[in-house]
Amino acid sequence: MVKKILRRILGRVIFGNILRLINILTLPKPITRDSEAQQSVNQQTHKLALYQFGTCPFCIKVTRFMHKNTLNIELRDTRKDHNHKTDLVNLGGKYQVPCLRIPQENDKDLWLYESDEIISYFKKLI
Ligand SMILES: N[C@@H](CCC(=O)N[C@@H](CS)C(=O)NCC(=O)O)C(=O)O
Repeated sequence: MVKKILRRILGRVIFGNILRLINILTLPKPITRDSEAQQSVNQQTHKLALYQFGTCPFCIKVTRFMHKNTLNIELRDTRKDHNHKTDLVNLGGKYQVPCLRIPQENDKDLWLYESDEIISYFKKLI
C-alpha cells in the first residue's frame, strides 16, 4: 500500500518534471505587437493572476499559451507559497489549478477554473 502510494507520487513528480523540461526546451516564439497594441493587452491583463504550479500539465498548457501570445500575467505558485493555496481554496472555492483570478468592479473576484475556459477567456481578450 505504502509502496503503491510512493510509486504513484514519484511517478507524478518524475512525469511533471520531464514535462516541465520539455516545455522549457520547446517554448514557442512569443508574438510581437506594436507597442500600442501590447500596452492595450497589458492593460487588460495586469490585474489578472494565474494560480498554478510548474509540474501541472494543465497549467503548462495555459502558461504556454500565455507565453506564445505575450500575455504578461502574474503567476502564483500554489506549491511554493502557502498563502496562494489558501486563497485559492478559501476564496476560489476549491484546490484545483490552473485557476485565473479576475478582479471585478464590485470587488468580488471571479475565479475561473479549467484550462480550456481560461484559454477561451484569453482568446476573447486578444
Ligand atoms: N480539467 C482541469 C484539470 C485540472 C487538474 O486536474 N489539476 C490538478 C493538477 S495537474 C489539480 O489541481 N490537482 C489538485 C491537487 O494537486 O491536489 C483543467 O483542464 O484545468
